[in-house]
Parts: sequence; structure tokens; C-alpha cells
Amino acid sequence: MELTNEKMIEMLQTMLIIREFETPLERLFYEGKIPGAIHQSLGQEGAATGTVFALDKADYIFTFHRSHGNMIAKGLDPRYMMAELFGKATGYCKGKGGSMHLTYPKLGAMGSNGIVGIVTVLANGPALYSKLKGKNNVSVAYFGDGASNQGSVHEGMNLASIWKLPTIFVLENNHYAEATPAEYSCSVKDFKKRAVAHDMPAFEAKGSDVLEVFDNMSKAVKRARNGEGPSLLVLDLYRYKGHQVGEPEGYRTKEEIEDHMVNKDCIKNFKALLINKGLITEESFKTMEDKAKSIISEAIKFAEDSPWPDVSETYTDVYA
Ligand SMILES: Cc1ncc(C[n+]2csc(CCOP(=O)(O)OP(=O)(O)O)c2C)c(N)n1
Ligand SMILES: [Mg+2]
Repeated sequence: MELTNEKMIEMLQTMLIIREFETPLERLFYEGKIPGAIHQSLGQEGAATGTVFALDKADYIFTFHRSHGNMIAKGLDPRYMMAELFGKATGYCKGKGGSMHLTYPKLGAMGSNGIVGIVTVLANGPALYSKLKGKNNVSVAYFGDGASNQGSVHEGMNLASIWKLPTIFVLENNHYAEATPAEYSCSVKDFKKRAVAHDMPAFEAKGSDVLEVFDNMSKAVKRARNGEGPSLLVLDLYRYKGHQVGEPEGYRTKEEIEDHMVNKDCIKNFKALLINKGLITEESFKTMEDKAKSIISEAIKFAEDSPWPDVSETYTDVYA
């Protein structure tokens, strides 16, 4: 897929909207407005944006507990997302799903998921459908470094490999699973090796560089659309906040976190690149930031003003 100047500006705008969406969630959680668990993806905006921009609208994504960024990049409306987090009737799942069940199949958003690693199996479903129907769509499973140790991940990758499915496995290595460092819990240091066991190619990119993410995701997408089968994409990331809102932390140093926020921030890097290319200025960047802020304050207001689901809804939508 060609990346026009307009698309690159849209990518930066998307990353800013994701950051603005994630930032107030901690406050809203402590104000008692968000009833479920919240896993922020601050610092990982380039991964969500770079991968999803390499897809078409009709492609499918399956995400996990850290999913807001991917869903915003896929085109979900922050108002209905926020309402879902608030448990309100206007949310994508009528307020019954919350952060870990954000689903809107019309846009290929096949759900965030609280079961670590399971999306690798689920993503093969639409991939098989696409292949059998000759549809040319790809299906993406996002999962973390910790999830990569789960048996289901290997089942999913194995099946995609033997059936040559257009499934793309995106391993978001943010170096920790809750408080456990990947260096301790994972048998490999280089996650690309996870692909060897399933005879598929592996690509990699730094999450601090959204264009590198886009380029490498595009290689996997091209292979999948050409009927060449699945790929693994390994992204090197860092989350700025704790595993979830309310986590006591204590397993990372302040210096380590600051190093990433100050020197390796995906938004800072992309902003500098676009200024260098003459595509934006400090002033136009400020306008983009303001736009993101107003989209999110409108989303929060929408969620606050929305009604709770009616009691009569308790037993609806339980089975599909
Ligand atoms: C099958 C299963 N096992 C354990 C858990 C508990 N759990 C929730 S998040 C998490 C860590 C996931 O780490 P990683 O895959 O690296 O993703 P990250 O949170 O770092 O983005 C665990 C163990 C779960 N939700 N599901
Ligand atoms: Mg992790």
C-alpha cells in the first residue's frame, strides 16, 4: 500500500487521538466512572497505527487486553468506545463488554479479549473464511511477549501454517508480562525464532518508528494476500504505564521508563520526521493535538451523559 503525505499526517493524527484517549483513563477509573480493568497502551501508539494502516477496512483484527489503540486505528469511534468502557448503553457492546470486549465486526474489529493468547486461534476463523471464499482479506492476531508462551499461540500459528491461511501474527514485545520480564520467562531472546517452529517468515520493527512498523506489516500483508500464507511480525515496544491502572509497579526503574519516554517516543519521532519533510509545522502539530483533545473530551462527555443499560437487557446478547 502506498503511503501518501496525507496518509502520513492521518497516521500522526491517529497516534495523537490514541494518546489522548488513553491518558485520562486512569483519572476516570479512580473517579469510579470506569467499572472494569483498564490496560493503557501509552508509548505503543506507533505499533497500533503502523500495523492497522497497512490493512484495508475489510480486513480483520483480533486484539487482547491492551487494545484501545488498535481499535481506534481500525476506525472505531472514541465516543462509543468510551461509552463501552463506562458500561453505558450507547457503547459498542451496549455497555456489557467493557475495555476487554470491544467489538465491532462491521469495521473488522473482531474483539479485544481477556484470555491471553487465544486470539491467535480465533483469527484463523476469518482467515479460513477469506481463503475458502476467495476474498483476499487478511486476519490479524495481536498478542504480547507473555502470551507468546501460551500453548494456544502455537496451535494458532501451526494451523495457519499447515493451511496456508492469510493470518498475520503480531507479537507486541513490550518486555514485560504484568511484572515478569520477558528475559526471565521466554525461552528465546529473539522472538523471530518463534516463527521457525511453524515454518513461516518473521519480520520485525521498532515501535518507536511507525513507518518501520508500517513497512514490515505491509510485507506480511502482501504475502497473505498473495496466498503465500501466514507471517509473524515482532514489534519492539515499551509501555509507559503499569500493566493496568492500579498496579503498584516496582519492577522497573524510573530511569528505564524515562529513557523510553524521552528518547524513544513514537509520536515525538514521527512529529520530527514530518516537520523535517515539510509536511507539518509546530503550529499545525498544535492544531492536530487540539483536535485530538476535543475528540476525546467530547467522547468523555458523551459517555458521561449516556444512559445505563436497562435491567431488561441483562439476559440479552449472551449467546450469538
Ligand atoms: C489465559 C490467561 N492466563 C493468564 C491471564 C492473566 N494475565 C492477564 S494479562 C497477563 C500478562 C500478559 O502479558 P503480555 O502478553 O506480554 O501482554 P502485555 O500486557 O504486556 O501487553 C496475564 C498473565 C489471562 N488473562 N489469561
Ligand atoms: Mg508484554
